[in-house]
Amino acid sequence: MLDARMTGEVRRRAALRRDLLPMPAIVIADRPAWRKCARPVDNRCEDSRMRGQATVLHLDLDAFFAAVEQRDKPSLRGKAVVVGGVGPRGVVATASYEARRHGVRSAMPMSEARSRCPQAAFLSPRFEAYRRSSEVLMTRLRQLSPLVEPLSLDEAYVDLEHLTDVAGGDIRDVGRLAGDLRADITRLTGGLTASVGVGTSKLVAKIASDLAKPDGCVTVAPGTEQELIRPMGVGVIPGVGPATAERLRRIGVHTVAELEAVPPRELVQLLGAAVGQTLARLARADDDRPVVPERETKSVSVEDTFETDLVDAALLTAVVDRMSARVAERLSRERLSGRTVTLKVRRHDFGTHTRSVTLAGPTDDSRVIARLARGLLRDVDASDGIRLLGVGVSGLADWIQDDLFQEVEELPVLVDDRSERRDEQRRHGRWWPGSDLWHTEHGAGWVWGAGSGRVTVRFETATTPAGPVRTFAADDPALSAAPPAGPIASQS
Ligand code: DCP
Ligand code: MG
Repeated sequence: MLDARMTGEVRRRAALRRDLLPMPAIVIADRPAWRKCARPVDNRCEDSRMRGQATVLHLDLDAFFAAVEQRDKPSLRGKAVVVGGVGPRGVVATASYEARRHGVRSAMPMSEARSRCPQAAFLSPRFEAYRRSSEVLMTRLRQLSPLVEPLSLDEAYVDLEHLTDVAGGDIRDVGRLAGDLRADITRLTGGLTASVGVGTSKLVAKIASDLAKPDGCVTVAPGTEQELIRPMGVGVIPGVGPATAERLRRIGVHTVAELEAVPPRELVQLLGAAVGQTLARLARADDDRPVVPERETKSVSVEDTFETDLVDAALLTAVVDRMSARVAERLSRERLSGRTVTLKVRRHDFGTHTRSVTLAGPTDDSRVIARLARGLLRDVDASDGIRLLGVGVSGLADWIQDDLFQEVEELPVLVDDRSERRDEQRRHGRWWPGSDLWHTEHGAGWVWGAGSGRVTVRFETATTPAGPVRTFAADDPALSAAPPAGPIASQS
């Protein structure tokens, strides 16, 4: 878990920040009005159905996992926090902005993060807490518009087209709406901050929210999109990760402006028809991809009931591999890819369980699906026999959301939905740094450090001041693992 190479997304962000130049094209909610059908820069494709108004909103929470940790652990507020795999081969999932100042980044090996920022708190992830905050976020976004397309736990597109105050075309209304939204999210999640970008397309809204980070809002006025993206590196274009960027670099293309200057037919020759044409359009900020709240096909899965219950691990693994290949085949036939891989298991006694893992980016690669499904299978006790197995992929996305030429074998796992991890912690007396626990006398706290048969606990929660630290024997019967106790205001 959490040990892998950088995702296209992380790299895209890094490229965006690296290539940041002064950008006069950005209007921050202060332009009085805009043209209803702005299309001033006309080297876009003729059949484009671009919007004339800035009605696509992209929202992304700031330093999400680390911000949740700082919310729930008052002693860490304002401090360097690194969340990730704490084992020897672990990588950083995210770091608080305080830790980023020391050069700690997502997908960096934990060992490197420790040497760059030894004073940071190094915590293992608490997915349940992140999921809860994500639910609050998505519910609030759906109050704004029925068209919400989540991209990950902390990120979504929202289509504002139907809103009358925005449809009038006054950019100040968009700015007001985004401001109210951000304030509400901070209140409802108990203190998380969000960055928002608004523009005429998904491409521009996402670039804008990156420019707004942290805790800001950037609205790009219609007609200024190309001016905005031309000086940026090609990595800002969705689908351009290192592999695609390398192909472009070989023909001397580094910036979006240089990509725009390449005749589309040459791009098609270089990259193939689908990718070449797509990049030619996106380089012109020509993006009419709709906000898709729920894809028609929500998941692709395959399952089989066996005539006799299976107990043999090698046989079960072979079945999972075959099912993964069938799922991958169906995904690619329908030009879909997905981020969540689920394993369904029915035991001899008809007890049915599903487990899932969620990747940082979508995949349709049978090797990736099989690797994850096998990992989930390893946690299944098959000794009494398995009646049914199923493999599925959900969280489906269109194919453009990651590096078009990336080798996807090692995409990092974002959410590992194995609820028994907590029970396992209790059973084995192993404590992960950062996890929640309960002491019969001192109440709620979290694991500050563990090892050599001892566990050090800080007794504090989101609603208390920074609390005291105490050390116990790791198997002290007064201690038990607890669910996260994060503060979430009720939705109003
Ligand atoms: N994540 C992960 N592994 C990665 C990238 C991200 O586990 N390689 C997790 C941790 C992040 C969360 O996903 O907190 C959201 O990812 P973002 O890319 O939005 O990163 P952050 O929210 O942490 O920071 P930012 O403020 O840049 O959005
Ligand atoms: Mg984020």
